[in-house]
Amino acid sequence: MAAKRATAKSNVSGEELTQFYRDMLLIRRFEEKAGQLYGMGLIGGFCHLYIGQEAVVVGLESAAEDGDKRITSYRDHGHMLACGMDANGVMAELTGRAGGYSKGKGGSMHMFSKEKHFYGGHGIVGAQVPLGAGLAFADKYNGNGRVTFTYFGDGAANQGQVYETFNMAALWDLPCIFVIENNQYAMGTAQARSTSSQDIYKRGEAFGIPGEMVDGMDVLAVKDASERAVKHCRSGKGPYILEIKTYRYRGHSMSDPAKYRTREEVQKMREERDPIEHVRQLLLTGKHASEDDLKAIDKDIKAIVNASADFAKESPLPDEAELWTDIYAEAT
Ligand SMILES: Cc1ncc(C[n+]2csc(CCOP(=O)(O)OP(=O)(O)O)c2C)c(N)n1
Ligand SMILES: [Mg+2]
Repeated sequence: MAAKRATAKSNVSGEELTQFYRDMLLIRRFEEKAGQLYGMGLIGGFCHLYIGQEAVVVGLESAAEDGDKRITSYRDHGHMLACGMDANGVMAELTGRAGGYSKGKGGSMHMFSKEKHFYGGHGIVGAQVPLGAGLAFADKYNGNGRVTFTYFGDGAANQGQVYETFNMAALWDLPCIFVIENNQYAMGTAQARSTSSQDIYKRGEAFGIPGEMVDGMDVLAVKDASERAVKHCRSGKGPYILEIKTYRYRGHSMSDPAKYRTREEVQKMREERDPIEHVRQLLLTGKHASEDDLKAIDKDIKAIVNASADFAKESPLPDEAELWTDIYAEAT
């Protein structure tokens, strides 16, 4: 298919738009399946789904190059899939099986991939922010031109360690993109009840870090902003903040009764701002894909997700001897 412009505002080809659709749909269907397996008792402990936020990580990843790094919180399944980690390994880890990325010993919040430069998966709110700056420090020190995507939430943005990190990242011009995934809630607390200034992207001003607010339900807006942020960081100008306004459709975790917001609020977002439906419409109206093309993609994605659930169920539980492995880092 020849490269075509999908919208006036973003220079994106039909192929890229189709890829966005696939990548976002994979995350959505994977998370729906994880929710089902949780309900069946096959996933235990905490499980935080990313449904509704898919355009954030998919847009960001479209600006990443080989060797760039990413680190995030416990709401991490989408980030893993978007950077190319294998759905089988992620689902097997969710179910605590030996075939999982952490051999079944980490679960939903603790997976890593050296190959894909994915540095977790962190359950302590905000903990990954200084770690992300550390990764960026290593890249600057090694002069390898890489950037680090450091994701955190609107709730985490109120932590002190974030501002210590901003200070050092700005002082040392670290190639770190701070991605604030503002899904408007921190557990059951709405942003307006927890956050004194609503414009989190401005919080870098005191440190001289540029920031912008981005519509996180529009993957093309995220892609554009990500390209600007990456360009800034790669050219040696130091860190950049992207506050991405998004929304999670499900509860904070699988055990959240979600009494702090109305069903109507969620329904309105789903109906009016769904990021996957948005791309679906762009593909159809721009004649980049037909209904049948999209059905074929849906079928493909379902097959990948079902295969990951089968792989997870068939994978054995970890051997008891695994309790004594992976405790200390190997000397390099
Ligand atoms: C240091 C610390 N404090 C509290 C918690 C409990 N906790 C887990 S998630 C969360 C809310 C974080 O919200 P946000 O940063 O907006 O991320 P989101 O869950 O919305 O993606 C809290 C308070 C924790 N895990 N770690
Ligand atoms: Mg939040």
